[in-house]
Amino acid sequence: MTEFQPRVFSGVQPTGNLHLGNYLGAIVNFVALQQSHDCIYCVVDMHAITVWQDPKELSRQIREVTAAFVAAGIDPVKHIVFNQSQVSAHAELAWIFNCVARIGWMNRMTQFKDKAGKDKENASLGLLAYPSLMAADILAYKATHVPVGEDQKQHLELTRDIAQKFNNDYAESIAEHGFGDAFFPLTEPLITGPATRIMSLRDGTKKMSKSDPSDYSRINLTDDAEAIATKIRKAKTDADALPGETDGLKGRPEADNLVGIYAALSGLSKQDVLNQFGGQQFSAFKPALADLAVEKLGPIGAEMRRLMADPGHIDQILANGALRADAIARPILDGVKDVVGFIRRK
Ligand code: AQP
Repeated sequence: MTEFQPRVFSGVQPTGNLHLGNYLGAIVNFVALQQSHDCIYCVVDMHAITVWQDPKELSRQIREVTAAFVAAGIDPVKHIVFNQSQVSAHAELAWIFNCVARIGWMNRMTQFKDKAGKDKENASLGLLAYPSLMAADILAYKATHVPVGEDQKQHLELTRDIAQKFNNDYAESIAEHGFGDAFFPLTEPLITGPATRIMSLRDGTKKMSKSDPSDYSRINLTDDAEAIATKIRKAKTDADALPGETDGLKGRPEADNLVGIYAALSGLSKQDVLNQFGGQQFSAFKPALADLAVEKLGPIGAEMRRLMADPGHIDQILANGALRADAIARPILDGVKDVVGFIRRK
């Protein structure tokens, strides 16, 4: 069996306000994995334009996600932070994967169905092919582990399908070129951490999302203390007191979500939180949650604002990261081209 060196890759789209869901579902894990793995964290700007983005806003948002990474504790010197469009291997490998993946696979993706809505014919071709580019992002580095939130599980499964089909379709050539019995690893999703699915503050059955038109549905990493407190105060809840046991959260999505957020931010289990707040009304719980959120997110927001004041420094971080990412991806892409039978400049 071909052995693959452990390597972590993940990305975040610069499509709007980074929120608590992105933070607890993804970024907290990105930070933790730095202790045990070589990590590559990417601002996936090419994914962002699968849906129209205002060019000036896009540049600002690329810098903002970068600032969030660094402010949250990602070390761009020991690890790699860059934006996707600066490393052409992503686009090149995505094309090859477009020819490996099947249209039927893409049509089944729930994210495509959700984002394309009823007017599928009018969605961009890029939106349909999104998972193929995502597979390229990961496999351009032969990454073995990908930390993501629950919503990305289906795309990660597709990445494994693409890797498997490439390994099978080109098995003979892979062996002939000395790559053993598999060119790509079957990447493992890491859907762990304090909260893999944070829900909207306005509707406990919908995930917290950057593209939700209501800003009250999410807590942004750049929100100040007042905005955080207001959003939590206005968060939808039911009329009952908090239960004493986690079983009592069943069928109460909004209560479950707020207790989950408290647990994730404090490093406690939901049961610990209920031991403390069980029997109390939301009017008592919400201010405690707001204080905790301000305490945890306030310093990150402040550091993001400080970093954003110097865009040149952020661009330098991205340029350095891109050079180092390219140095890893380039030989892997060369190997792919040899396996496929392309002739390349040597
Ligand atoms: N609500 C969430 N709970 C937990 N994790 C989440 N993630 C996103 N929303 C939640 C995780 O954050 C990482 C980066 O997400 P992304 O920006 O690349 O993709 P996304 O899923 O499209 O994010 P949004 O916020 O929902 O944006 P829109 O509204 O544009 O679709 C991923 O690991 C994701 O799982």
